[in-house]
Amino acid sequence: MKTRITELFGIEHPIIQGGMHYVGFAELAAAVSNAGGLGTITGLTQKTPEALANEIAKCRDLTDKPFAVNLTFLPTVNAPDYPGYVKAIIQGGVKVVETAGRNPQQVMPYLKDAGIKVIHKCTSVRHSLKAQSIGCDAVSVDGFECGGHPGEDDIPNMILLPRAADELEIPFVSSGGMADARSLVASLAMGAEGMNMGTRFIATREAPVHQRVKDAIVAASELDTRLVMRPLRNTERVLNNAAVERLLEKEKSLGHDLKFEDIIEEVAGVYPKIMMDGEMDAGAWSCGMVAGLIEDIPTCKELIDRIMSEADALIRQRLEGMVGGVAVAAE
Ligand code: FMN
Repeated sequence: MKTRITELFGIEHPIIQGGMHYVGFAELAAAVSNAGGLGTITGLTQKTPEALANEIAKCRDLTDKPFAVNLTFLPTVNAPDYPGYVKAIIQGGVKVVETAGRNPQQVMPYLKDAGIKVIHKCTSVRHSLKAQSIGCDAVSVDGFECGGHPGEDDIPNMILLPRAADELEIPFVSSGGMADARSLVASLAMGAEGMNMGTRFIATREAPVHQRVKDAIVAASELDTRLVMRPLRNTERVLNNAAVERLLEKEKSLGHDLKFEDIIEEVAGVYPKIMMDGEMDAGAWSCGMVAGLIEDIPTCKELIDRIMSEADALIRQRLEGMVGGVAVAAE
């Protein structure tokens, strides 16, 4: 399949693995890229620019295909060493950067001078247009269904994607709630040029996280995520667990008085405990509603091959059959 996204990034299939804290290590990024998609190393999971440089070098040893690095601009008081991370990305010869969080304007000149393609993750049409206006090459349009931070507008992808298609000139991929061939074909129908998946890629053999994390995603239904930190306007979609229930209880009882310090135990520094040690109730961790569509733990290649072959059948048989007047049952 050829789309503006496969052409832009030099990849075989229009499938991207989004940056994920304590999940997007070299092993996963390389597995996705080797399977013909675009894998992504999560920049800030690496504690220093030197550590990121090593992770990039490791990924390069594992694949000769293009891969990306995610740079998330957090609303923090003590900003990470962004210039150092950008330097590690440029010196590491990375050709694609996925930016997220605040607008990446400050780093754009450096990335563009180095010939790097930038895809910015946005949860609204207005942010997507801003990304286009500052020179981003593509956008990842992240609907309300998504795992992680859906923003505060609450627009699901059935509306957000066609709205983005109506307004944007640069290519975009769908993100949030994407799991299979149906997601890909629907995204293409709504104007996207590919799709980005987060939660689905955690439940793969190569994702370097504890088996209990993968099993929790397979066991979860679409009813099992919760939105936390809404009162702080830093909404995050997470898998429900004991820590999340405690956090939501605090949000309810403290109301408008809630401060970040009140919930620090449930949200700060919890990822290594969950992802590495499998302490599933250690805190709140991002997970999409799409968990309800995830029933197995394939390799990245099995997953991507399955999506592409089923997408082909969906288009050529079910959809083509319908316009040709032949009804074909969905699987
Ligand atoms: N997005 C970022 O830009 N930076 C992150 O550090 C980040 N961490 C994530 C951690 C987890 C465990 C998950 C599930 C998602 C994270 N995301 C992060 C969001 C994903 O890149 C992606 O946009 C999102 O998962 C898409 O929704 P989906 O889970 O429904 O596929």
